[in-house]
Amino acid sequence: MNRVKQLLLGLGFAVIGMSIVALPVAAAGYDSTTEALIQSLNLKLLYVAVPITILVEGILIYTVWRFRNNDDPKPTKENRRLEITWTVATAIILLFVGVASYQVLALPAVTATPQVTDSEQANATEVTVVGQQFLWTFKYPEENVTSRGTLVLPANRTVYLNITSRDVIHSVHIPELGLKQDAVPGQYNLLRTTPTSQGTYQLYCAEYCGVGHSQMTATVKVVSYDEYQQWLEDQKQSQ
Ligand SMILES: [Cu+2]
Repeated sequence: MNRVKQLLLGLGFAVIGMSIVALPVAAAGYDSTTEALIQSLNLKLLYVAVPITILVEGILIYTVWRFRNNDDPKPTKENRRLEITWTVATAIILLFVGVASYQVLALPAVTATPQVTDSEQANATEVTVVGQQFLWTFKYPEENVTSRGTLVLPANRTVYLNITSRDVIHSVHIPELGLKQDAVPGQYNLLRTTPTSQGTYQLYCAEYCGVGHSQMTATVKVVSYDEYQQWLEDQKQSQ
């Protein structure tokens, strides 16, 4: 292995190492805990992928340029040390990607589970989300409130969305909150999150479900806990 190659490899791995250590995991600027987790994983993987891309493209461009006038190219000779190096390096990178992804994707705030009875979450807000051609209904079972087309959630509290469908398969997608889950007839899929910033977000149906699919949207309002309570009271009175 010549010096330039050694240097390039060393440099590449140094950059990868430094990026992993200097990783920002702050939740600031995100609209929900789910979004924060997904975006920081995305960033983590990007920190690994970008140096590798630069390294590989760098070696490629260097090689093309360095041997551009080679009339008698010789095949690469066996180089055990180099082979061991890239095998181990690749294994470490893949292990990092696997562990980092698992740590996020297996969390309750990211992965959906079948409906469970959560007696441990006394302060959580529970909403049953029902999809049907072509509208969304939000039921607040503890409050006996039903809302059509508008989902109101309190900020900074755990929220459970029990998602189901009345007819065909739909899908709840709130991109700004990092939430997406299928609504399947006869089945409940549970999403958990904590909205962290107040605001209005758009809910889309993300599973083609018929002619009205593109109109199958809803508004998600994340408000303070007091406003949320007030909204529930208003709903109870008007129902
Ligand atoms: Cu739909």
